[in-house]
Amino acid sequence: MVTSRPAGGRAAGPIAGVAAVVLGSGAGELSAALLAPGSSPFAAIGGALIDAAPSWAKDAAIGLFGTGDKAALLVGIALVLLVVAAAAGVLEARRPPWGRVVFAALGIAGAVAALSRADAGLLSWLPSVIAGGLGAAALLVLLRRRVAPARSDEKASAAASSDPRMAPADPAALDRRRFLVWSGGAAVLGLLAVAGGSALRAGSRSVEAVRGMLRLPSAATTAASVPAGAELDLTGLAKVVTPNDAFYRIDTALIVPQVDPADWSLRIHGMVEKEVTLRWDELLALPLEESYTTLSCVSNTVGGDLIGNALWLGYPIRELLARAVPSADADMVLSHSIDGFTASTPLDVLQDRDRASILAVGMNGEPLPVEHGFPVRMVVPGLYGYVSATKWVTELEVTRFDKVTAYWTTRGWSDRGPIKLQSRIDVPRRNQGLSPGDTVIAGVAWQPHVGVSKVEVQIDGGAWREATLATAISDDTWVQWSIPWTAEAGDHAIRCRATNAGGETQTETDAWPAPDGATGWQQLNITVA
Ligand SMILES: Nc1nc2c(c(=O)[nH]1)N[C@H]1C(S)=C(S)[C@@H](COP(=O)(O)O)O[C@H]1N2
Ligand SMILES: [Mo]
Repeated sequence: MVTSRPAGGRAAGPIAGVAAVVLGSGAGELSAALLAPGSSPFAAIGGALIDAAPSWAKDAAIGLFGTGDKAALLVGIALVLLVVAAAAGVLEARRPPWGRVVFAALGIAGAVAALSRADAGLLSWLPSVIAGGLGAAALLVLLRRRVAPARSDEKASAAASSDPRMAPADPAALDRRRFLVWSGGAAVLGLLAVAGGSALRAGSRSVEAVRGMLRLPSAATTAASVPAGAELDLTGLAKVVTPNDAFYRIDTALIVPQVDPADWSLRIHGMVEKEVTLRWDELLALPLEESYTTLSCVSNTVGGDLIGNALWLGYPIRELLARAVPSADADMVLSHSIDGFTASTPLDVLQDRDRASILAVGMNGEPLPVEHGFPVRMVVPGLYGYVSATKWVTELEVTRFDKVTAYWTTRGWSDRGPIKLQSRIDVPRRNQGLSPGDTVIAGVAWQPHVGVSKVEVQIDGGAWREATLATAISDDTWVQWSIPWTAEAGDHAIRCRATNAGGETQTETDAWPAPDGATGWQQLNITVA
């Protein structure tokens, strides 16, 4: 009798595919951690997807996952990869070598993606090639294990059926077991390699270590201290100065760029009389200035939390531009990040004497956190981040709006991005469970570099009542507001709207974030019981 049943049955193909992809991915991540952190196959493919994504997809991702958009993307890539690998396993079981061809193609796709990154190195392609190659080899080896060799050993099977202790002697069962052990082993090895890779990466966070040792010089020009009465200190209300660990983070960098200040320099070039290069120690030797500025993301929806306010320490960009002497017909500065991101900022905004547009090195009394642009980023009061707040900045290219477009403007967002007048209700919280009686409604309002003069609140469609504004730190920051309310049992709709320093009231017209920022009045629906 010939027992040549596939050892894993119908499941052998998908099992082998999944085991092979886990092993291959592990090898890819581990070799990337050893060779070049940015070259991880996952990060390369994720980065390419982020860059290729249309702006509605960016909006949808931020809308669905908020600042967890990157984790969601990685989980999505992993799921798609598992499905493709399982299918490749089936293909390999039926029509070799096509499953291996799929693995090779995945490896090549990763290598191309890795090489196309702005910060790609000479060996960036290698981890993906290792991943694809090892995956294909594992697939071949595992599926060879699957088929029991032809036997005619009737005695063994007879013995097996009469003596349960001899059961594993059934050759098909033995091969099935061996196949599963090999597949499981491959997957476990792969997972260990992933863990090893991330441990290596964490251990070699030398830039984090450099940052930890760093002492920034004190400011030559300090900001006036936060006025008494700027912080209402209400539970649930955003702090007027956002702690660094609570500050929103939005960027296209799947792996946070690791820039050692010792290697950092800024080059100012393009339409200038003379190129200027500035090194880290030269920047720190300049008279640094402190300023409170509120940053906001253009993707922030009405009532959203992609906004924060910090005390920044840095040097005015206008002074550096003055050294380079921009030509008279330039009207834009394209700032470049080390990872290829770019932002287009109007030249006159950066040259404005009355605006603290700075190359920032400090945030709330510390060096910039690595994910907020360490060692140097731009901060420009009054403009959305995507046209001004370049993190890990390495180049200022003086140019013209009609000559080049920046990262997001190429993807359909407006080329000018002044922050729109907005207000938000923080208290009460939507689901906090409010009982009838005296309470308070509170929130924040902003239009950086313009300032807010009034906030009004409307309950259940009644008359607009003026809230009390806290003291603003400056026109470049948001301001807290509050208003007392006697809550009665039942369902309520609370709305708010701000008026800016120029007397203009926030528009009621709803608009999406794309292409130049959301508008409309926030409405909070709550039940008092
Ligand atoms: N290098 C780089 N800088 C960047 C971005 C980016 O994707 N890459 N995103 C910009 C956008 S859209 C915003 S809203 C701000 C957010 O800054 P934060 O993460 O420090 O809050 O950074 C800006 N600077
Ligand atoms: Mo943004």
